Amino acid sequence: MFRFKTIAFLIIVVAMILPACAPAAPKAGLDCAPNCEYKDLVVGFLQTGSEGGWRAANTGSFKETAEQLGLTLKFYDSKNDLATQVAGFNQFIQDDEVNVIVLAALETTGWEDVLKQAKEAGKIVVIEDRRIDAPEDLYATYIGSDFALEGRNGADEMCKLLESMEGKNVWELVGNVGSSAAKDRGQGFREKMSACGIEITKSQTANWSITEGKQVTEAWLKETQDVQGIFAQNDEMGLGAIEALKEAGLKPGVDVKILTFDATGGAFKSMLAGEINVSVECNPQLAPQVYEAALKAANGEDLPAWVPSQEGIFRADDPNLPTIAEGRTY
Ligand code: GYE
Repeated sequence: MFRFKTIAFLIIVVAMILPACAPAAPKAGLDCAPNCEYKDLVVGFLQTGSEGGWRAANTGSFKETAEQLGLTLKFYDSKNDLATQVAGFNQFIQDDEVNVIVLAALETTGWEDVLKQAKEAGKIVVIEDRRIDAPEDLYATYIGSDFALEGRNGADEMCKLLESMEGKNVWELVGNVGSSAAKDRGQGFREKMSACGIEITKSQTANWSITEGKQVTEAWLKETQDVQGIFAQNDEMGLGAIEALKEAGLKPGVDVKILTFDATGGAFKSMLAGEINVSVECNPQLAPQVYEAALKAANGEDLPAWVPSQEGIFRADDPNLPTIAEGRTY
């Protein structure tokens, strides 16, 4: 009996001591929590590069909003190179001043290791613009668009545009391979295209650029002119395709329907000229939401895994388009 009591007593003592020995769970937030302010944030921002109008608006949003809020921004241009972007991430992990890392990921994969190191180093990580394939507990939140939904909406719009046309052959100009924007827009479009018999008869990356959009379309037009629609995953590639179509004697927006994504100023100008038929919006002005989320995380507050952007669809045949265009800020 005495022996049983001793063992029971020992178990109780151990159970009481153990929690005190276990390594403390990483404290949610920064040292200034729960009273962190924007002035306490030093944000290392890993931008993809400077590949077009949407990206310029996104970068502008981060630089201007940082100034307005009084936080310190360290801007890193990854020059659209994944290895450069990963090196920048490591640089910010080593930088003792940086307490928040914001990532616009060039590709969905390859981030788990650096995310784990950032977490161990007590850095808050916010993913913006493009989602990544990594466990959600390795970053505070993702703020960006539902690209698959954009793709599905795009297919619905292309179906309407091709209603009066016999053929349903569509050529796809893809963004940079491996990015969530390119993957998900393509997948979303394919989910809905068969509803009206659309076939993607050609598909190739043009890396979000006007020049490559033109070159790829020119090469295709040398092979055949049997195309009724262009599915350009951003405005710039669509504008490039338009130049190629015109040089081939085809009327963009009439002979060949043009669908793009982003709805930047360049797309509005082209829609008002009746060349782009539809542009599915993708909002680049994400900085206010990203910095707000970073501050909440700094103060140890819980955040949703994803904050999807609110976006619209713009059509050249909309009588209000001129007025809408006047009100655009990017
Ligand atoms: O569509 C394109 C840019 O990630 C949503 O990247 C962004 C895309 C956008 O280069 O224009």
